[in-house]
Amino acid sequence: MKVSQERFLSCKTARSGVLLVWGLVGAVLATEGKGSVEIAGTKLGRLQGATRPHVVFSQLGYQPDDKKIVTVIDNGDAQNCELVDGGKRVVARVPLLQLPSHPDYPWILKSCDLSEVTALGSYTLKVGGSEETHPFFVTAEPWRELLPASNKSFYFQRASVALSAAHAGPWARLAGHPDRQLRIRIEGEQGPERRKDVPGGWYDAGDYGKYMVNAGIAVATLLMQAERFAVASSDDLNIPESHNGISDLLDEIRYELDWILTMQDSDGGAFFKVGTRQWAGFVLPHLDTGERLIIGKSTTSTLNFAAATAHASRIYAPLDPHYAARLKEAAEAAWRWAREHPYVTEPHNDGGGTGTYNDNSFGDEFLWAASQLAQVSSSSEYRDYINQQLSQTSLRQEGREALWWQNTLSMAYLSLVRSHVVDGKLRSHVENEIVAYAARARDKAAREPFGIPYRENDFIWGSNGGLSNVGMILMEAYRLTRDEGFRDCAKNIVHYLLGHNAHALSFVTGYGFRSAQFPHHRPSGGDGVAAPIPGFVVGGPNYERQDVVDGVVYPAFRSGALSYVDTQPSFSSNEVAINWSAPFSYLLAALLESQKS
Ligand SMILES: [Ca+2]
Ligand SMILES: [Ca+2]
Repeated sequence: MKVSQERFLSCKTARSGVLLVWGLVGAVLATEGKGSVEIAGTKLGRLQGATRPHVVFSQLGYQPDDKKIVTVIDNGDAQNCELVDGGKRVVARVPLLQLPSHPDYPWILKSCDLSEVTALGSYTLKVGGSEETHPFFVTAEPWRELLPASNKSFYFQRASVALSAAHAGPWARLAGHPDRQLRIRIEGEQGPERRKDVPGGWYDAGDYGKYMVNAGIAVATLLMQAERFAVASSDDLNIPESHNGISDLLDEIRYELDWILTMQDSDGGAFFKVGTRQWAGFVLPHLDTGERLIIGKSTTSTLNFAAATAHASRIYAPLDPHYAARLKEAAEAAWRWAREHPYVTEPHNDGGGTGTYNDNSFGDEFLWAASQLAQVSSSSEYRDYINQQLSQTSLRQEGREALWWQNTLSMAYLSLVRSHVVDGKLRSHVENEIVAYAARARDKAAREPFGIPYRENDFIWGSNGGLSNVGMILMEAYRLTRDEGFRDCAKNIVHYLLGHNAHALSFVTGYGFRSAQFPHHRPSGGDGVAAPIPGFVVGGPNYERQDVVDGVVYPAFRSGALSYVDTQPSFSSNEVAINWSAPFSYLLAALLESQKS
């Protein structure tokens, strides 16, 4: 997510040929009437038939002890929901509860609680006179394949290398964007032209830019997953480094870290981004040959660099002490630069082909970087900074977005809560803040029909990533308190993302019987393969609908929860991004790990 007026304008470029078709998909979904409506057609045919009344639930299923709330949308006067087993026998008949009217939804919503259905199996549901639904699974491992797929999505974002058919299947592609000897452009910098090699790393999102602020938070989130959850230690993701005896997640993170290290200037500061002068069309990387530049150097990019490299130096120390030492040295140099340049904002000279990632508040980044540096350095500077600053901050004062590239305060808390850096009153402060934030989210979610802590204008750009970040905090509160309400709420977020939502859609590409098909993702759009690259969580509902200026058609009823449409041009609601996939896979891993305890 990169709030950028330039970006809005950029998306007016060359996609006119398909825009009408995409718009029609949105229109059909928006105006679909009652009864069983099969959506047919060429591009449209890839959508499974969406029927109304919609009976919505997680398309990947529920574990036996999960709360299993099914929501029925716009079903007239049906009173019951029937659970039908594989032998077509009705094994349960549960009354529907009509929910109060809600500003996000123009329909009558009813819910039924199938939590008492604990026998493993593949069922269907029947409401009123409706046809039976797609399968409703009760299964021991609903996300067994999803966690590795989410972690593998980062492999599909690799820049500068070819993806082989052996690892990428039908989504194999040629190498592009070598990113060698790129010109460095920094506002106000005098002197001779400078050039630098910055190959590798991950594409940030649906575009081909590489951005330090998002790289830092995504890497840190993945590092937390790798260090905390054994379920994420697979060496079998089918990436080039599989079966080398090292977790593929750590191998994949290192692909990004190696690029991150190239982004440090000789003075310790970290460059802000790598990108083109103009947004690329929906083509594969090797066909995007416009000049790429290294742009800017800010306090935020440098502190993201410091936090991620300090964190990584701790995690990679047992595997590669030399690499860990290099990371630590780089992190400390970045911290020094940031202390000497504490108010340098994002670059304003990007020329229009990259996102802005604007941020004028730096205390959160300083605290986050210090919280990781304090864990690897013997210097007292980082602890002193934390001791002076941390108690003056509160997650409870933070807005709906607890954790994202512009506000990394939660990363400091999530880093410190499992460290030895804080003790006594400060430790209590960290724990209390996390639990209080989670309690507020849990209580809010309990009042929402789909069990998530968002409503109305809480749904901003990347809401699916935001919800996943809230899920991370919920799971940390669960670890601290063992209050099942926190874990239930975190699970409800996953169920929402996998189909228990007003769009009757799994927001994860390739997973679910009706999943997002047309992500705003250049490789998926340019590869000629019908199915999108799997394992990506798309941005999700965003009430601001910034892309209507491009002709994107949304549901006619304007509300936060309904501001989503599965069309390629919808950068506001249907893009993918590394900082959304990272918390989503963390959340899955945290939930899977919690089952074992
Ligand atoms: Ca490996
Ligand atoms: Ca900030």
